[in-house]
Amino acid sequence: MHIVVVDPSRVVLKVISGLLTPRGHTVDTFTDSREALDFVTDNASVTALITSLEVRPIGGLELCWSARLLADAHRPLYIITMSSARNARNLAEALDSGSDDFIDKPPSPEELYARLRAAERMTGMQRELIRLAETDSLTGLLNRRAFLQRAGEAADRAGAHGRISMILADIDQFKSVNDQHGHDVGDTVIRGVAQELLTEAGGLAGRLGGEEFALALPGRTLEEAEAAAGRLRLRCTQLRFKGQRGPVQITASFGVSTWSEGETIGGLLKRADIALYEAKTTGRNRVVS
Ligand code: GH3
Ligand code: MG
Ligand code: MG
Ligand code: MG
Repeated sequence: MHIVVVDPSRVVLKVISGLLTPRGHTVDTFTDSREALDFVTDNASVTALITSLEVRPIGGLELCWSARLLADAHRPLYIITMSSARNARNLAEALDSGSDDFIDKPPSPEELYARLRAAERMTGMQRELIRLAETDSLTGLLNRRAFLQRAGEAADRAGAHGRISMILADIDQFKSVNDQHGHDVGDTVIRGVAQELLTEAGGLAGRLGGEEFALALPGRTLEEAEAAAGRLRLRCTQLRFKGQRGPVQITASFGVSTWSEGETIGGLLKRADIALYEAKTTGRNRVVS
């Protein structure tokens, strides 16, 4: 695990890190709790935080809270508080502040290792649940909910500095692929198109439903997104699938939009959808923005 340890005493930090490092953990130690919080915020690889209650300038309980808040739905973080004064009140306050576990300071090696094994079980399970909850099982792309959430966050960041563009893609006359070649071949086609999107992405790729996909492209202008959609359109026409009655070829239509000041992710998606509708009604196999 990547573990951050916070304690005012360098000696305590050295002891704990001496216990953990030989066990294969990556350990970063801090005497300053604000620096520790910044580090945990910036490093998503950190999966455990061990902190004393007696730390500064942010107190141990507040550090727990702040770390718990940033370890939101897609960030498992196991928090263990340590105190040399173990009493019911300290323990209850630590747990109520978002700590997952409590340990004496200094911890006995056996106890520390056992608690970290529990942490590994818990964060491993959370990671797997998050992955399952966010992934479209047919294609491996983000599912609709996760895509909208992640793209929304990306749009919020874009709001601060720059731009984000959106591509919506929908396979043309897909119903006839299913009708002529069966649902399994249809699924293979969906997976093939998803793979192309992943190759192009450099951003966030999601399956919004059926045979409809979305790409959110942070940092890309409308022209760049149009060019990306153009490449995808071409590659879709070049895909070949083995169907029940010979090879299957497909085309897809694309709607492109770019974020403008004050717009929500919903607004961005809506404009891409309108463009996609126009691509459908003006002949399909085209990019409209
Ligand atoms: P258009 O060019 O207007 O998009 O026509 P279309 O036939 O692609 O559009 P429509 O939305 O009418 O049909 C989409 C079809 O996709 C209907 C549905 O049976 C099929 N579909 C939805 N989800 C899946 C899936 O997971 N696998 C397969 N094989 N087919 C699916
Ligand atoms: Mg349709
Ligand atoms: Mg379609
Ligand atoms: Mg559709």
